[in-house]
Amino acid sequence: MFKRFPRHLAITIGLISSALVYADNVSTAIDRTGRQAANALLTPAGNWGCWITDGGKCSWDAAVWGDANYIPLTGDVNADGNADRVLYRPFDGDWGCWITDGGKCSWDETKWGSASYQPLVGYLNSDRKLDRVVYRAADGDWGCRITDGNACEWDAMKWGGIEFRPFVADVDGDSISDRVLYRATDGTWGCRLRDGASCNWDSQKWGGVEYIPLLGDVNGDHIADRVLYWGSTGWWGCKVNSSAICSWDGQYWGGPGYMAMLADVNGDGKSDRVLYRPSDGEWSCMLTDGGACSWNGQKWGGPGYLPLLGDVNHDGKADRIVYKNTNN
Ligand SMILES: [Ca+2]
Ligand SMILES: [Ca+2]
Ligand SMILES: [Ca+2]
Ligand SMILES: [Ca+2]
Repeated sequence: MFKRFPRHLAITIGLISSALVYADNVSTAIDRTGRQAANALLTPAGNWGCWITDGGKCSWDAAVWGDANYIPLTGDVNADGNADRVLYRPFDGDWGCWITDGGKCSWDETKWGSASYQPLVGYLNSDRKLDRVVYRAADGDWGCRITDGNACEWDAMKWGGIEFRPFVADVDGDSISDRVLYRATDGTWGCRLRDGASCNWDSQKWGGVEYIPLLGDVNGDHIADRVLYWGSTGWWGCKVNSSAICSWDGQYWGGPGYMAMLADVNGDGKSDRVLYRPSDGEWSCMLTDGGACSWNGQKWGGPGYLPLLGDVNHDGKADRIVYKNTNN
């Protein structure tokens, strides 16, 4: 089932699929019409783009906030249903947040973390406001801050280590995000619920170095499912709970050069597959129950931009976000 392909390729694709990585240094400009334009003005690092799935650009499209030192994240910081923007600067742990309908949040410009930590976001309590998580791979140290600034139950707990890649997702359906780890060397998955208990697929082996791991709710039961994307061939696999597979398990779609993402693009509650090609900004999408989405094949973004997906206008459909994180 798992064929091999060169390790360096897997690592490259794996890294660029992470929000942690500063993308390549090639520069190009973003064309607001959605087509690559040879004569478009170069945009600086910190430039944001935002394109509503069933509409035009959002209020902060083309805004500049941040610079090449920041990692972009997104989620609903103020629980109004609209995805907001979050930035994290590793060298001094500086956090920023900007609410989509205006204003900074309470923890904007506060410092928490350092260069050895990677940032994640999730919903750690019941207030539906996005909370912050950091993970230090060197010793598996986890940190969490809920919106009011307090730590969550598992703050400072050690779980994982240098070989693991961390995720935050709700794997038991209680609307609280849980912690997930994936070890590429042997495809080992781990999960810890809010109270520290394991989920039913903890320690299961599925995958390997050539696969990109993703989490999303593929069947719409509000429980995050595991997905693998094999970048060199475009093979997709998914597991619902510990063993059941989804409708597109085993399908081939995509190939080398794409970053793989999951988000509900058509608002049916099921995560759909999205591919983004940094070399030319091509976006593709495949709905979980079949068919492409409205912006399939569109070019927007390109070298220097990192892609994100979030529901910026609260219509239940994930929208596209890009953030430029190079100065070139
Ligand atoms: Ca919001
Ligand atoms: Ca599910
Ligand atoms: Ca969907
Ligand atoms: Ca939307």
